[in-house]
Amino acid sequence: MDIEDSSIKGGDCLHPNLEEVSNPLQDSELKDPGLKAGVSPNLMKIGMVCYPSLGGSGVVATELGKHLAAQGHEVHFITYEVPFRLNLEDPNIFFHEVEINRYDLFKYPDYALPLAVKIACVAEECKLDILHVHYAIPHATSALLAKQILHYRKKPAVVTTLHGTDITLVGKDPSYYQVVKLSIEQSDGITAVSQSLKNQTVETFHLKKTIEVIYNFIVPQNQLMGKKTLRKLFAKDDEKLLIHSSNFRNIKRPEDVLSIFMLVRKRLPCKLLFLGSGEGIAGLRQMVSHNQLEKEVFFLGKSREVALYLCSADLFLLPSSQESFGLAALEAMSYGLPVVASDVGGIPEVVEHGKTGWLAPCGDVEKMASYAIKTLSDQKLYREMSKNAQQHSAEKFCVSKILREYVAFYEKILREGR
Ligand code: GMT
Repeated sequence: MDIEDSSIKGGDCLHPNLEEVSNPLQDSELKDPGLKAGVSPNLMKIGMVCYPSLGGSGVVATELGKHLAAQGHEVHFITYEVPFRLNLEDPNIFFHEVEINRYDLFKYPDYALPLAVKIACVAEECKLDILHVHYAIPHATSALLAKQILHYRKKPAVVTTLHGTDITLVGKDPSYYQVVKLSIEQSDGITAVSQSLKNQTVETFHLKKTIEVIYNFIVPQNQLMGKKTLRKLFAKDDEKLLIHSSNFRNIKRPEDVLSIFMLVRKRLPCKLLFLGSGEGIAGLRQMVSHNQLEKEVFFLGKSREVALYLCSADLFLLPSSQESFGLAALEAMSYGLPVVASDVGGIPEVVEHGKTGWLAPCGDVEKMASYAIKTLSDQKLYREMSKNAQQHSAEKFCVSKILREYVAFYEKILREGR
């Protein structure tokens, strides 16, 4: 198909009136002055491809897109549903739905191919400068196919952000390895969310291309800071509230969370909140009932009000066996929760041992419990760590800083492509 005299039907822009968009920074509710200071003089048209549901990579992509749009860049989300934190009424935000063909012959519906076609359509019709794909599988592969459809034109330049299991778990799997390697290598720019993930990617795929480390960020809801609204539902005044949120896959080691809690409760009155859902929940419920902890451990399921629960809790637990970054820990820190975590992957780049939380070898629940007890039973230490956690998350992972890094990276990639 010749795209120049295109027979491709364009993406269905749900927010098409570009001319009417007012100055988004004046209108913006974004309070960080650094966001204005960092605005690039070259406004770009950026396609953003991500998983729109509750995963951390989707959250990062959505927040990045929202903040880029608030700076005046035009941001086009291309995915199968509206990302859950996205407001289509916001200026400069567009949404292009990827429709999946559920043809009877297909035992498994395919997403990668319609995504590739949609990317090509949107790139063509909206004249994208950059296509930023989050999570390599299948997004980087669809981007590569789209580039071929577009005859390898210079624009859009493809930036792939690696998030974690797209490398360390699924990407490594022989059924994906070759295609992931090819798709990453063919990207115009590659970023990883931590130094640890960068190292693992280079090692796993023997990559010669440079990978830029750009950390994740979190935008806490300042109005919730210090609000313990939900606390009374779960804990009495003299009880501590521990919390864990994840997708409860094996690598999150939710059973370790429970074991840590069981050790802590021998020394301190406390309760535990489990936020999220996933395959590990059923086994965990069994463990809870086996230990008769139904009145002390609460399963809250998936919630969009994660921040409200975090604000109401005292300590966050993340004993994962793999974690390229640990966005959940960063989010907890941003609300002043010290974190007790395993020292794997990118976690040590997020949680500073002895300052904003504690790190222990994966599986060492005794050590993790002893850190939790130490922090929760010493008010002075707790206050200091809580303050450090909030400050550290706001400084090292500040949205305006990370935004500048991404914009500078886009510009560099575009310059190199010229
Ligand atoms: O692979 C996953 O667990 C899902 C993925 C996601 O989409 O949330 O998580 C990864 O990306 C997050 C955002 O960059 C990181 O904070 C998580 O640490 C990472 N998960 C793993 O590495 C296990």
